[in-house]
Amino acid sequence: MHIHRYERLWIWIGVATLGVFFVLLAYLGVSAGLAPPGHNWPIDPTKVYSTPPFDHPGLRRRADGSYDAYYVAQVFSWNPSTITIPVGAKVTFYVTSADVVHGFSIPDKDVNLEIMPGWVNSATHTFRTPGTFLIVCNQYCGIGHQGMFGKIIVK
Ligand SMILES: [Cu+2]
Repeated sequence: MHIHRYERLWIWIGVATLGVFFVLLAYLGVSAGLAPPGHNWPIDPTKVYSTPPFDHPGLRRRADGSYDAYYVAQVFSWNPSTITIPVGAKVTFYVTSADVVHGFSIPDKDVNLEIMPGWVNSATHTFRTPGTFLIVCNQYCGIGHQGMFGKIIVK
């Protein structure tokens, strides 16, 4: 089979590029500790409601004025369902699931977490404008999935 020399050249450029990416990925993964974001710490999914701080889900104010929000997802609700924060509040969300996989998403904000049973995932966002923001589940979790909403009231 005859392969034109330009075609052969492009095949080798493609293979070389893949090789460079693979070496870079291996280097960063091993030596620089590169890892996918999230999955902060493990939690026993059968004991979520007896494991601090998820035994009392909700909002906590830190000494520096920022907030930690501990959420438990379970079909088909968020606990807490509503939090109220002041404008400018920096909130770190810690979310886990007591049952199945859920998605913790605040539309139009940079918060979009996959919530796996057995893991706590987190994200931080600063709410700079007043309003009511939805928390939606964006992973199909069962028959009532479309009604799984929470609210963040910023005022
Ligand atoms: Cu869902």
